[in-house]
Amino acid sequence: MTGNAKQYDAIIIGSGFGGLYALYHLRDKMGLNVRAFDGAGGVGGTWWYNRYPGARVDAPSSPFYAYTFSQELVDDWEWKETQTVGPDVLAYLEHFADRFDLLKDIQFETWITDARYDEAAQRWTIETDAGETATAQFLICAVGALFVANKPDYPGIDDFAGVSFHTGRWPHEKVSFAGKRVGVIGTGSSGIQSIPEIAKGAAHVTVFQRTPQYALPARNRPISKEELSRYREDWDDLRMSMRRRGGWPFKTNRRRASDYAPEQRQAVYEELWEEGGIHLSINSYVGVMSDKELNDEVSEFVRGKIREIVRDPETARKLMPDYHFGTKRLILDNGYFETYNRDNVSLVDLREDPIEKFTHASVCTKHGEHPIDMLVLATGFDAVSGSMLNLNPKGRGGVSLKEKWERRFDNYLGATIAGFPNMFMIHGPGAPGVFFAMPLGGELTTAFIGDCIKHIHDKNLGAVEATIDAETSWDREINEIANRTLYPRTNSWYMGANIPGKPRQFLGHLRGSHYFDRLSEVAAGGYEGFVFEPVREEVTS
Ligand code: N01
Repeated sequence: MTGNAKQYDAIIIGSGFGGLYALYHLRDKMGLNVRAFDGAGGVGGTWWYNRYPGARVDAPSSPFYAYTFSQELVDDWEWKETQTVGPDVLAYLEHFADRFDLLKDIQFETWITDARYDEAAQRWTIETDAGETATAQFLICAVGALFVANKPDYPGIDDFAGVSFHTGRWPHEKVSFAGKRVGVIGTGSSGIQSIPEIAKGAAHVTVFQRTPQYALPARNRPISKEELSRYREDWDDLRMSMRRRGGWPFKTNRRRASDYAPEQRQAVYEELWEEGGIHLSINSYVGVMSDKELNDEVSEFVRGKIREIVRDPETARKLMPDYHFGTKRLILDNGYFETYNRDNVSLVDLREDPIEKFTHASVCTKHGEHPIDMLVLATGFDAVSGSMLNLNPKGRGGVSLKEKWERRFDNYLGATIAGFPNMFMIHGPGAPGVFFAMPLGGELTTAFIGDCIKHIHDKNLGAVEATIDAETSWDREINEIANRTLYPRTNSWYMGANIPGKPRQFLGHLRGSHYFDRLSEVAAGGYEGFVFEPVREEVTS
């Protein structure tokens, strides 16, 4: 089977932020023979697929939603806005791939149809949809935390005869909404970013909302040349700050709410609302995400803002979020609530008026029929675990990941899985993922993977694998951190709650800086929680 197979030291699946950096690091910094595969037609991952109107960086500021490791790269890229548009992020990733000559080692438009560990050879074998086979000692899964589109299965949805798009699979051609009645289902980040843009062009937009959201004004603004120069000059310090401060180089306020009078706290919320971005969540008072009373106060403050912005009181009522502020992904918006003041936008609250079925030309809810020409599904993803399960690697004894993860997404350090030797994940369940700056998170995770591979090579070992005990204690550690907060109380994709039947489990690590300290400690301490196998006789002979 491996006779004609191409052989590599490492195979990387995915060429988004994580996969591209892994290719650079393993190939150029470590000198390994590496091949990357991607089903897409080009680099970019998330940014290759999510081309819906209004897609923007929703992180604090574009220069920090970028690779940090290379001063040259920082110096030669001109970020134009704090919340840069999707095509600019894609252009940045294309530039990165070009500058470091990565394209020659990436095979695009190639889906991996099988990935299987060969215990005797201590290697992974992959098969592609083109019928090719390749083997490698290490398999690096950079398959994206938000890749597998969640498509609702309403009765008749496939009978809808108009044009229909999922935001996470947006076409490359420009989509015109002119003269169209557009139905949008979903009001997460993708819906809230796209609805104002769609409304500017469409004849009418009907938003079908299941859960009202807290969204904070992004206050997107141009980045001046002087500001960029400052970042470039201080880059080493900024990078260290990002690493230490949960991914972003900002000092967070450590004041305690109980030391301030209610009017003083309101004044602070006002100031931070005006500042925009995530400041209201990270910079008000300690404990917003863990102290219910404080969280209630901030939640009510944002509800008050929505009431102020939205003119029609009935629409404003439907837009009132009632879960704990911040426990779903915080959304940075560009005129979302204001959009409901337009004459061509209406809101259907699915909690009061659920969708019953689709016809070829309309959405039928309990209380009415809504004719549409176009349907936009902003319904999110089978997040974090979904893309690994989509790949469904087969580990020791041929056991598939689907079998292993039937009830729980067990893993160690968010990067490895017992029963799957020599396989690593970037941004897997149990890693900080979206709770940290993802590009930097990818760099730091790859450094850990690279060090582990080096350890194996230096010691002439054959394979590394997490232990079941390590997975159990890791699971406990992640949950202890999450359970100190309000996050697990909300039905969100963080909890797997957006996908019917998906096991409920907190899918991230909330303390990113601490997490990367842990990775360093594990490596420095000789890889506690892992077992190493010597090179097998049949491999060396
Ligand atoms: O997906 P979501 P998203 N019927 O899961 C609703 C990142 N991101 O694509 O809340 C009706 O957040 C669902 O309702 P509910 C970011 O991390 C980054 O918007 O589950 N509605 C919700 O309103 C983000 O968190 C950027 O009750 C249904 C919406 O669809 C993540 O991607 C931009 C439904 C889905 O919201 C995912 O965001 C965009 C159904 N059957 C996204 N099923 C950046 O700018 C689901 N919904 C970097």
